[in-house]
Amino acid sequence: NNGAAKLGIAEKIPPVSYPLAEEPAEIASNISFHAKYSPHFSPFKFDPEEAYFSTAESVRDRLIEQWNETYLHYHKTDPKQTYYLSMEYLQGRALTNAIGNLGIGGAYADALKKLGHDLEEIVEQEKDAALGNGGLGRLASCFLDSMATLNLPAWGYGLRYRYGLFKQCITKDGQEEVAEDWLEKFSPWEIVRHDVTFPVRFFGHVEVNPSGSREWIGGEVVQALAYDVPIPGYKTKNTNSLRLWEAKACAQDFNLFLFNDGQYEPAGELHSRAQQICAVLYPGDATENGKLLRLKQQFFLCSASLQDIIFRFKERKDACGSWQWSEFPKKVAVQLNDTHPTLAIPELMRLLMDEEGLGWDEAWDVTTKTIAYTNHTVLPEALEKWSQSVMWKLLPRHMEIIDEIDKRFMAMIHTSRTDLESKLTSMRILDNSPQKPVVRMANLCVVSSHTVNGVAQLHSDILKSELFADYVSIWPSKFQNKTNGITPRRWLHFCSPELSSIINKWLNTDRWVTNLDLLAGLRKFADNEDLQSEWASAKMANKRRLSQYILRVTGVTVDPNSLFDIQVKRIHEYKRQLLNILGVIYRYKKLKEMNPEERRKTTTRTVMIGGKAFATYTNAKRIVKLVNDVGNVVNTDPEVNDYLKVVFVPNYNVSVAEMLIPGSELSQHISTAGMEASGTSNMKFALNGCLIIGTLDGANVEIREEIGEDNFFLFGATADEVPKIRKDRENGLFKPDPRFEEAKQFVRSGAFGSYDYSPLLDSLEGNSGYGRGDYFLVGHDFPSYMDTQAKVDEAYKDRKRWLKMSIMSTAGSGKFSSDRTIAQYAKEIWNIEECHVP
Ligand code: HBZ
Repeated sequence: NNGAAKLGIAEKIPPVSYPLAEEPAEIASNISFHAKYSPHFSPFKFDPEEAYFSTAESVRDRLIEQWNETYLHYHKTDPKQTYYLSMEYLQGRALTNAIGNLGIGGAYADALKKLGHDLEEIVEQEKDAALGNGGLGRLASCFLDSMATLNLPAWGYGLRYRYGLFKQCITKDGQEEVAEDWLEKFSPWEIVRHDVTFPVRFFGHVEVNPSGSREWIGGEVVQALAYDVPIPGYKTKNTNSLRLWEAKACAQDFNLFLFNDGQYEPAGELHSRAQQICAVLYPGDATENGKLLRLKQQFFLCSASLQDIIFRFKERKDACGSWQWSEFPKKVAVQLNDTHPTLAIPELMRLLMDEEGLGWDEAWDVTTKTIAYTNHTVLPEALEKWSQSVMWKLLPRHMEIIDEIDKRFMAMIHTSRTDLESKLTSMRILDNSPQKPVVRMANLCVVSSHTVNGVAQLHSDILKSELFADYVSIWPSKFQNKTNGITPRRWLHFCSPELSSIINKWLNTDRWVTNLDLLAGLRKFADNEDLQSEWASAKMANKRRLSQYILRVTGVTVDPNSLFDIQVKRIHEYKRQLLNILGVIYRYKKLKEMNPEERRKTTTRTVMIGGKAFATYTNAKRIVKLVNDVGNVVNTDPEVNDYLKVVFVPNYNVSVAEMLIPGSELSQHISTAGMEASGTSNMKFALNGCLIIGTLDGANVEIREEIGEDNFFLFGATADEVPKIRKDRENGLFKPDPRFEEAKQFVRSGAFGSYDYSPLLDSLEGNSGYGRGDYFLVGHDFPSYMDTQAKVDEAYKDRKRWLKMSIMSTAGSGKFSSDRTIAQYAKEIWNIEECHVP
């Protein structure tokens, strides 16, 4: 075939004889082979850690086979391909997922048994790859899984951070952040591609050549080096790539003269500057240096990825003879995961114009037909704005291009949309306010993308009616919704094998794993006593496993017969962990006031809260401390601790989620309506038969529609009521519920220690202002929250009813598969088709 011949693959690599083992005995010998010949450890021991690394390497061999076949197949067939650009991926562990997707879990478990190890213990050895913060990063990882499973030619691009998300330690002062070294030993899942490097420039200046073309020269140049992580699809050969870039300086950047002169640090300065780029996820950006480094990271990702994309496009095109740049959007779709990779827009323009010689109009046509943008937030403080002066300094050519895009946008409004002229100041890309001129990245994305999407129906509606309303009148068809989803493999099939096999049995098929709508078939059995009792015992097994975990990491003993009530997500005021804990505080106070007889009639609960607070977000850290302080008091109070336990689950991450979610019975998704774009853990909990207490926010709205309002504990103000509630409060019309006052007062009284919680509680007082005047409506929603919690307690007492609701939750979760989401992106935004490796 033409493509492979051009690549020279067939001629250059002699055929290899390396049989991939099928039988446990062969697999065991293959694992032993890696233990012996992979030179990472001394050869005379085979403890769980070494067993993990050699098992992973043995699995990786299989992935490499499939991976090469996939690449060759894509190269031959040359389909349109999607490139997902994201500053974050929260991959978690890879081993269970890989053997599960390859369908060799049982054989590997048996093989390890022969070697004296237990697969469950071995997978625990792996460190999470946590190259992301929260929902946005995990979504990217779920999307990669679905793209491979759907046989879509689609790759991820990201950065290979040396230190990913910090490890959260809980001390008597609350959260402490510690660097987490996920590469401490090495990662068996990444393969460095020494032959894939691209230069990335920073700073410098623009020169005009005699021909009139513009050229960006000077400054500093670092090399982007590719590391590939295989992304296997479920029960398919297709194995895609997550390509992570690392920054490197060249040998010539090392100043041997200075070094020999004893000036060691200056000698290696360029090397250490290059190293800084991928040193940490989210370097603090309070300082100018920090801001510059963040911008460098973003540009580094965009420039390296686009050069790679263009290289591949040309390589494939050249193989077929003559071609034109207008074909680029027919072969390439680029999806921006939020505004963090926005610089892909001016970088693609620059590469096309300055390197490839296209004119503005042609380059603009190609760029706008290639790029699409996903928005993940409406919170004003999370909308990226970059200082124009920093941008001019770091990326002078890109600022020229952005300036030109802005000018042309204004000209378009002046000539064809004079009705919008009064809106132009806020619609423009450049905000030239004299105090702080900035570039508005979201505006640049909206103007330059062919499609803009939100991540749940309510969120997309808010984008259209508020944040981007003015643009909608120009480009009504540009705006879409793509409700988020989660991969059913990791989030049910692999993390809860017990529940998964019950579902197989009752549906009489395991096809739901790739066709999640089939779960609806459980509805007709929701009342069935046999299913209910099997369901209850699977949930109980998961609760016991979780109880052991909680005991191990916190020292707190929890009762698996109590209601397991969980809220895990990033700590943020809008997510209202404070509402949760104030509710718990009120509950504790009432339990204390009851006599033993009354206490025995209550529903026993174990409340678990977990999540990381951004290192400089003071109020979020106070919330973490409060939850811990409440736990310390409640759990050691002999009058009450048979009826209530409060646990702060430390260091919440993907692996911890895989333990918590299967063991949950009630989960809290209680953000102020209109503020959570979608949420994705809500989908994971519902899929695992966990009931939701929640507001009408983000994807909760759609989850409730799917699983039925009888199976969802709804409370709180709706998004359209929020503005008036805030206004009324400003006008002094808010009357707090006495229960709310009592809970706050109890904290102020020092019931949970001497730490001064008044700044946190004061944010709930007053009449107006962000960070004051209860902007997030905790007080307003408190009474309906407490009333709904009382309904939860009642429902839990009726075991049959609860189990039915639990089954209905799983049965109604079909829509929230990321396979559905990705199929919609593929059809409605990317225009790509499956490319199945035979
Ligand atoms: O993206 C989250 C949304 O809050 C959540 O509702 C949604 O489900 C999820 C996936 O669509 N957003 C984030 O996780 N955002 C960030 O992590 C973030 C990172 C860097 C920023 C701003 C936000 O500068």
